[in-house]
Amino acid sequence: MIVLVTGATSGFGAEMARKFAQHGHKVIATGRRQDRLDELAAEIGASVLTVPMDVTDKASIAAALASLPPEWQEIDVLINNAGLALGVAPAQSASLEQWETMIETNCKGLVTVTRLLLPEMLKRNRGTIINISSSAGAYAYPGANVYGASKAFVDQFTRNLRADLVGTGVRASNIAPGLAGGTEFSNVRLKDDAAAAKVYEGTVPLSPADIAETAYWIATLPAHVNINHIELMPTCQGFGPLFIKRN
Ligand code: NDP
Ligand code: 8X3
Repeated sequence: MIVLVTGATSGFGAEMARKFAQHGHKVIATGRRQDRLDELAAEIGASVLTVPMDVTDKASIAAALASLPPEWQEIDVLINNAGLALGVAPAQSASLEQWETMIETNCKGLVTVTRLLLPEMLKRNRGTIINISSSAGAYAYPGANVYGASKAFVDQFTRNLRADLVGTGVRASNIAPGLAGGTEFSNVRLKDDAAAAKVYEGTVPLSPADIAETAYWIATLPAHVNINHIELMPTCQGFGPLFIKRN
């Protein structure tokens, strides 16, 4: 299979690139940071093709896809993993620019890559699109405002993709992870490495390997099986009661 992973320069994306490559598949690893793409290429070798791509820039996506050598063009699996949370401030004081960046990346970027690759998958009547949302798309928490909403968008977009793709050979799946460590997610969100480390203190969070395993399983199931949605959490994470502010 040929697998294109967005946001493959760290965390889940890098691990998914490793996983598919280790199992003999060809991986197109994309992201903005060229030095990280170079490191991944050096680590994985010939089964990876690294292509710079900023999902917030339609021209960058189109250029990346147009640059693919002929033998890399028939993409079987698209993993829409690129994404980020920025900040934990409440809605009333959150940065509007940060909100816009999350929407541009998590929603607009994901639909753009999908829309550009979908017709070719349908022509071949073969393909799997795996979107990475989050438990934050289903469960509200203070400070998740636009991040959680952007992931709810990913969840529903995936279901609606499925509705449009029914009866075709193209599948659409959503993976919604809960607390996951070993990535740069909290460093990017909090812009404070010490605070980011604290997020995982005293926990055994999900790991990039757990997410890569899930994506690999989804992509390698028999062609007639479509996993619509998987939500996974570490065993240390659970549900809180609804909050009541008392006078
Ligand atoms: P990381 O910060 O480690 O990885 C995020 C990846 O997204 C990086 O490779 C980054 O690459 C890429 N990215 C960000 N913005 C862009 C952009 N504009 N264009 C292209 N690539 C971009 O975090 P995770 O691995 O944890 O996150 C991966 C996904 O999983 C995200 O969608 C996140 O929301 C989701 N998720 C994470 C959870 C967690 O707890 N860690 C839990 C649930 C979901 P670069 O900067 O090089 O462009
Ligand atoms: C990341 C999970 O709980 O930090 O999507 O929002 S959480």
